[in-house]
Amino acid sequence: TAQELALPVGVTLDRFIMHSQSAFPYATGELSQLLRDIALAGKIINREINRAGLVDIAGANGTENVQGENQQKLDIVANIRFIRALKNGGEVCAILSEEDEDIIHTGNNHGKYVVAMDPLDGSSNIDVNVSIGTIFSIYRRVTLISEPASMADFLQGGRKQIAAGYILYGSSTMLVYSTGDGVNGFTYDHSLGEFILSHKNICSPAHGNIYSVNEGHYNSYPPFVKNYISHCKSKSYSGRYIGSLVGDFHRNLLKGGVYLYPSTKTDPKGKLRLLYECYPLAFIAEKSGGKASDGFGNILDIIPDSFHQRSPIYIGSAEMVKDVIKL
Ligand code: AHM
Ligand code: MG
Repeated sequence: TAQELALPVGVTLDRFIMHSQSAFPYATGELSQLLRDIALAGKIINREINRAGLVDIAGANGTENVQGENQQKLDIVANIRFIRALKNGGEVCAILSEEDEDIIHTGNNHGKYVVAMDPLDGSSNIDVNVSIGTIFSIYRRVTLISEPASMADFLQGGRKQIAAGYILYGSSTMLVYSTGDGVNGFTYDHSLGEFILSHKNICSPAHGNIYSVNEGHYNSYPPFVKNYISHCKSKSYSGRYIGSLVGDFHRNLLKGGVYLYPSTKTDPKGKLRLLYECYPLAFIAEKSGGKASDGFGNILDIIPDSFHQRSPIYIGSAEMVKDVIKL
């Protein structure tokens, strides 16, 4: 919004959110509060991740925290923390998480929003001190307020997201999100305990020279993906693949590049989950000028039918995604 663009880098997330809300005089402030809850959960998870290497030592010493969570795996801890933050916030009536089969009712049936999330993505990188991330997607509920949320609230489709984003726990911790009008990035300042606006109005480069794909599965990719990989090699593009979707996506968003998770012979729908991996990143891609496709059409136009369904995804710089499909 014009309000957001008027703010200089260096302002805090709180100030930014307050400012954005002022563009909508009738807004109740609940979405703003929900975004603050997500940022708080991000700070807590950031703290847990930073001491991850010490967890076993703490456990061996018998020093557990009050919840006795020391021994738990980080993705489980992140899930618990996120759910707790969203329950305490009060704006969310239900949550869908990668970690839980069914939706989680927060008990706040008056909450206007539902959140689909992957609390800690990049499972193969969690225990080895490599970047990982949180992904979230927010919808306004379609069921009656004061009644429990239902499947319909989560299966509205990608176009109905009202906000989405991710937190990257990398060399620094960053929150990147959009409420539909531009994408902004905030870097966590540990000494202040605040997210600070550092990447204002992020615009995805139309083209780039990075491709991110797990080439180990090359033999089982569809022909157009093989063709595209050959095309990247003929152009001497750089291959960059962390194996953490948030990190790979974020790099390509800033530098220009494309991330591919194709269908394979054994997994015709690919690996990534539509509701809390593909939709939210497709939303960020599109709001920053990039693109996301499943090879047939726009990711955001896929009509969902179940909570944990998967989709192939080709996402990043608009021209590169077009090239993948063209081939
Ligand atoms: P996860 O939800 O179990 O963490 O899996 C998702 C991750 C993505 O972050 C990453 O891009 C991809 O899986 C890597 O998969 P692969 O090891 O098959 O290349
Ligand atoms: Mg995941």
